Amino acid sequence: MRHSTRLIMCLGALLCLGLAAPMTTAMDGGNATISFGQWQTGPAPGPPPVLELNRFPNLSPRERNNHQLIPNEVTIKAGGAVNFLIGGFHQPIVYDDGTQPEEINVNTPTPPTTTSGPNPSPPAALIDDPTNRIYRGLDPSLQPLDLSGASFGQDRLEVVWFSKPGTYLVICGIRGHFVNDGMFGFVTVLSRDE
Ligand SMILES: [Cu+2]
Repeated sequence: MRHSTRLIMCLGALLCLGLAAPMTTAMDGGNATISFGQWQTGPAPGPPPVLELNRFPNLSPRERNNHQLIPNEVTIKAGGAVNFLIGGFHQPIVYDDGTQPEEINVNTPTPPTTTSGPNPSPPAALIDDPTNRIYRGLDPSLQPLDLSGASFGQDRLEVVWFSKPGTYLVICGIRGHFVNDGMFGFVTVLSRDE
C-alpha cells in the first residue's frame, strides 16, 4: 500500500514537472520578416525601354535586383525569430549586440574569401570578418540547381533565432552589396518583460 501511494505521488510529481517544463522552456518572442534583396518591377531605363522584369522561364538578372533590407529595422522579443526572405544573390550575416557597420573589416582576409560554387565566374568576394559574428548564412553560389540544371536557386529563406536582448547588426556578406550599396539593417531584441 505504501509502495503504491509513493508510486502515485511520484507519477503525480512527474506529471506536474511534465506540465511545468514547457511553460518554463517555451520561448516565443514573436517574429519579423525582412525582405533581403528584391526583384525589381518595370519599367527599367532603356534603350529600349523595358516595361517588365521578365524572369520566365528561369532568369535572375543581377542588374535588376535591389540591394536593400526591407524593412531595415525590425523589433522582436527574446526567443523570437527573424525570417530572412532572400530575393537574389545574397548572404545574411548577423553580428552581436552593439556592433556597428563601420566596425566590420571588409578587407579581411587577404586574399578575400569568395563564393565557392561554379556560378558566378569569376567568384564574388565575400565579407569574412569573424569578430562578434554570431550567424553566417549559406554560400548563395552553392544552392541546389533548379530542375533545368541551367541555373541555381538563389531565392530562399533563412530563419534565425534570437535568444537574448540586444541590437544586432545584419549585413549582406556579398562585399559589393555591403560596401557599395549599404546593404545592412538592425534587429532589436527586447527582453521578454518589455
Ligand atoms: Cu546582397
